[in-house]
Amino acid sequence: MLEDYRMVCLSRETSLLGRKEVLTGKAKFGIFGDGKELAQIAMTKAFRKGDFRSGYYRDQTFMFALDLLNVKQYFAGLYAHTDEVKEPMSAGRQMNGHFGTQSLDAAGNWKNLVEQYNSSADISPTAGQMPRLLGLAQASKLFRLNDGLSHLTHLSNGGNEVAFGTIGDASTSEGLFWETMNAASVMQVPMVMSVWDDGFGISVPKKFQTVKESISEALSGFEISDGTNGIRIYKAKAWNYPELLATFEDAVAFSRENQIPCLIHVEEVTQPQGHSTSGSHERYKTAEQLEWAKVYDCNVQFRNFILLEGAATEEELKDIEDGTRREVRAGQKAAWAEYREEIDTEREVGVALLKELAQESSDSDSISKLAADLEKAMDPLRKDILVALRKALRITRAENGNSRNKIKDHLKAAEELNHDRYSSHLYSESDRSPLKINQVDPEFSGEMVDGRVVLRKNFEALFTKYPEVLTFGEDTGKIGGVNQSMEGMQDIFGIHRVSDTGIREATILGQGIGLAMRGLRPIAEIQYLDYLYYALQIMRDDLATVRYRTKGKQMAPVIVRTRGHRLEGIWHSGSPMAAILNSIRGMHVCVPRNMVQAAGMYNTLLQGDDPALVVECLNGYRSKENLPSNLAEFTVPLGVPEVVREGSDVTIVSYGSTFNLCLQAADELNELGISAELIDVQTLLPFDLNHLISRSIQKTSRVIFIDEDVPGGATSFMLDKVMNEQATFFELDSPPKTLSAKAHLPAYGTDGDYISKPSIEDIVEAVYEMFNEVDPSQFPAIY
Ligand SMILES: Cc1ncc(C[n+]2csc(CCOP(=O)(O)OP(=O)(O)O)c2C)c(N)n1
Repeated sequence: MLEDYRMVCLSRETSLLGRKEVLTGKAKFGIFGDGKELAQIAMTKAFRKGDFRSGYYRDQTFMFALDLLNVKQYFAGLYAHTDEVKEPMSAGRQMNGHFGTQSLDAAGNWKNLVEQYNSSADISPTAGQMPRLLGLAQASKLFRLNDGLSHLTHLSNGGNEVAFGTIGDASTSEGLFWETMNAASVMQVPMVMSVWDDGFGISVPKKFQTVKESISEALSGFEISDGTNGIRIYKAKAWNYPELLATFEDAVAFSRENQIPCLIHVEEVTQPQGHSTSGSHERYKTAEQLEWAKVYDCNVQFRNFILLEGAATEEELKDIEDGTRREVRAGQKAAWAEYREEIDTEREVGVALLKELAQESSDSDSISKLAADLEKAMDPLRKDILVALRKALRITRAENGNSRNKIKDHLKAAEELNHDRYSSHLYSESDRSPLKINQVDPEFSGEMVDGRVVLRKNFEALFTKYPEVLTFGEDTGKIGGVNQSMEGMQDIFGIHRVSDTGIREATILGQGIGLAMRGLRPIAEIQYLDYLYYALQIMRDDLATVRYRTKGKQMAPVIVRTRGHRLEGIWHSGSPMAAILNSIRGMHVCVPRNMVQAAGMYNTLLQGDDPALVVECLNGYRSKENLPSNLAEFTVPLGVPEVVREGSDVTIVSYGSTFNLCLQAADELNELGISAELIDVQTLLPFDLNHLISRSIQKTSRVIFIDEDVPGGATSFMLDKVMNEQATFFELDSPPKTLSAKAHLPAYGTDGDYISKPSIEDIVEAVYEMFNEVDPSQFPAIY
């Protein structure tokens, strides 16, 4: 009990000092766990090695108590120290209070997750931790019920792990919370969801947040009873130590054993310092509320309880309090010293370089001033050093002395260091990066089958090859998907590997993230591309950032499988590729033109360790394709476009369904005397890594980018890549062109499609016009 008291004091002191550090300008922003200490102590007692947390920014006490974080590291995070050993939560990439453990070793391989306490890396959007929590919990169920996974002893101990969620009461207003709670109740997974209820979401009280002002009451219809599914609901007071301990012990044991979700509604939580360093709670809490919170502060109540129990004397408690205050101060000081040491050393180097330049430069005064200002600056940041050095280079732009070159070299080295500090690990840097997977061409059997059959047979081979692969989605299980590319797979591989879900795209994706974080290889199916928007927020905020926000210490190689582009109607034929690909940097975006290419991409991705989106062509499932015989083996490299038809006059760049129209358009262009080279980009992210398109343009001197996105959408993305990154502007004899769909979503039916999206006629005429502009006598105007 006294150790617990020490821990809550330590955590509280950290919060108090943390706030001061921000208010005195040493850190930018602070959000702390004061008032939530005791409940988290109770949570740690029920948390076992192998378990997973998916929580939010209040959980520092939990992290301290399990020794996943110490005070010095906490302050290193507050200062945004970029050293990943000193700041193991995110290496300075995230705001303070965003916690996470390390699932991967330096080479990107799984550590033994069963032997450590695990926390998935937090994100800031409220309730954004919920969808992944579902997958973290579901993984236990799969490890328990799927014998094919029993060899993965480093990932699970027979599925006995519980996934712990934490959330603030106000964030339960988010749809993601409800979607997750419903899905967990339907799926019956070992998940213990704690709500820290302090009655406010920043300044907005519960009466504007939650029906009946009680999340446990609101969820009472979810309560399990004989013969139903559902959850168990517990309530405990945030300041009541024995009640909290008993509640967590009971709930977690029940959930662990029976794989049934539980809700623990922790009430009467306080927030002694208000929401964050961005404001003061005196503005919106009444005097009575503030007074009540002082009395029912969990640390104060715990202290009273200890005295009442006779477990310690007043003096002994004071000793603990003084001790923790000293400890926290020492930890903060050490963290600050280490943080400053690194940057101060960089400053010294910068000042020395500037002084040297001042001696040599004709504008010695300006450079000396830069040096002097930097030298006397109080606690400068990296930015200040870089600003001064870059300014010096601009001032001396007409000079070329040795000291100036030294600054240039220094800045180049700094750029590399800063890439590692601030920009690395957006994608996998391990040996299993999908960009490093060998290309294996398909060996065609000559048997012509429907495109869906190519996929279906390839999936069967993949599921046989990799026991950790599974898929789920709306209609994916029993009928094998609306396009039947999983037909019969459930019969072969069972309901735990090929399963149906509710209509809930965000948590389908969340299942994928959680499962992948526990070492499985989920293919999360979103029925249609247009409905990916329901999951897009979670793809952007969680999935695409997992590796980046942990600097490579966690990963979630989910494959998001969907189908789109043209079919029929406003919400069944959208192709919002730019909106998607500009939202999910950190994932690969594959846009195969047919099912052989799609299958090859799945084969590549499953050998790799990055998340990806694959958009199959909705109109391609019934087209005849040559069935490869080396199923699950042939691969399509990512970022490598394919010249599908060679030509000499114009380069047509496209992908997906539109690409197939370009093929037909090219025949007609040939008849009109124009030889088109057709390039399928295959993946939009990464995009043409070896600049194949630029080489094509060197030959043809003309280029057009065609797709079904809105004007200014993915065609402009491709144009930018080729013009800017590949620097092809000077190769062109005609202005580069884009051809896209109309700005509105596509109208219904064949005619709606014809008018709304680029047709063969549109493509032929758009290309032809380029030649009419150049040589109207040979290519007379059509209109
Ligand atoms: C999606 C989203 N909307 C708004 C915010 C801004 N915001 C951060 S914390 C917060 C209040 C959360 O209150 P609650 O869930 O009760 O947790 P508490 O901070 O009280 O522990 C808000 C509105 C956010 N981070 N994410």
